[in-house]
Amino acid sequence: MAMFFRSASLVVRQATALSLAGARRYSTGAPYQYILVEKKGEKQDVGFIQLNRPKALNALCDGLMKEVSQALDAFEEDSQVGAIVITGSEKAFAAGADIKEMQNRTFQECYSGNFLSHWNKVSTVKKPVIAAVNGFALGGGCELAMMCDIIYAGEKAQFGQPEILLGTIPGAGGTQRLTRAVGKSLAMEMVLTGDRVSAQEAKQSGLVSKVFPIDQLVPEAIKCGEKIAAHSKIIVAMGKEAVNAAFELTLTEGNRLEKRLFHSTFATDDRKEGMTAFVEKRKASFQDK
Ligand code: CO8
Repeated sequence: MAMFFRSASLVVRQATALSLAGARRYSTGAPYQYILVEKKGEKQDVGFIQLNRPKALNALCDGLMKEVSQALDAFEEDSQVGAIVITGSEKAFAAGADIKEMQNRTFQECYSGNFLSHWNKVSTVKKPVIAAVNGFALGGGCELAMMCDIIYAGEKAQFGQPEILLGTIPGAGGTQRLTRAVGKSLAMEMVLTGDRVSAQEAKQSGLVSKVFPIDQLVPEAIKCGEKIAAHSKIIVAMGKEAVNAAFELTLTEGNRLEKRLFHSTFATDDRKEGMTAFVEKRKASFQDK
């Protein structure tokens, strides 16, 4: 798999250089037209997806979201990858769903075709996903970031749910995840006025965990990914499952699930290795078992 990505990366660079209709081609022949995909980090253990539709400020057209899904599937299957970073450009993480694509859609088409239901993919990935947000994260762009597990922001990032200005409301978790992240008053204000918040306000309200200078954002997100990837993948997955359960369960149910997962860590070699390494004053060597 490592070979696959290295050679993919090479083929991609060549393809870009030759401007092959703007499409990135991998050794499998799978074309990526709207995103750049590679592996980052010293150990190549961080999957990296860059939204790359600059002329439309990374508006999330159907094709782009399908490609993000495909790339996530590939990283899920790649045992070398322990975390994934999704980013955009310095100007825009993503300016929302593609308004031009939606403009003439009817209710019947949306409802019958379950319009944009596949958007949920990012929130169902087992490996931790970090959003590195520079510039605009608006509408579906803000929702995409909120589907990720950790959000880092560049200091000029702007978050917003401006759907109200278009005569609609958020449809990919904007009213739900935003409210859980920042509380009712700010979420209500953002959804009902369409006003944006700055990176600093987003940090203050708990929407993002850290703010960095623009040029340091992506390297810092990759560093965070590397830190996570260095841990036991099976235990990381349990930690992620437990934190996510806090959004779905009552406190009693959540604590019960947490306890059971905690107990389950004792069925793994990695738990034994982690504690033994501590006692023996050496660095743990996790085998993801
Ligand atoms: N969709 C399509 N094209 C877009 C979008 C978009 N969301 N945003 C920007 N663009 C395009 C513009 O049309 C323009 O293209 P062109 O040059 O061909 O006219 C190009 O990107 C550059 O945009 P601007 O000239 O407007 O750039 P500015 O720097 O002046 O402004 C803004 C940047 C403020 C980001 C502005 O472009 C803007 O307001 N964009 C729209 C933001 C928005 O309303 N987003 C919400 C969209 S609705 C949504 O996301 C609903 C999600 C529901 C998901 C449901 C899942 C089930």
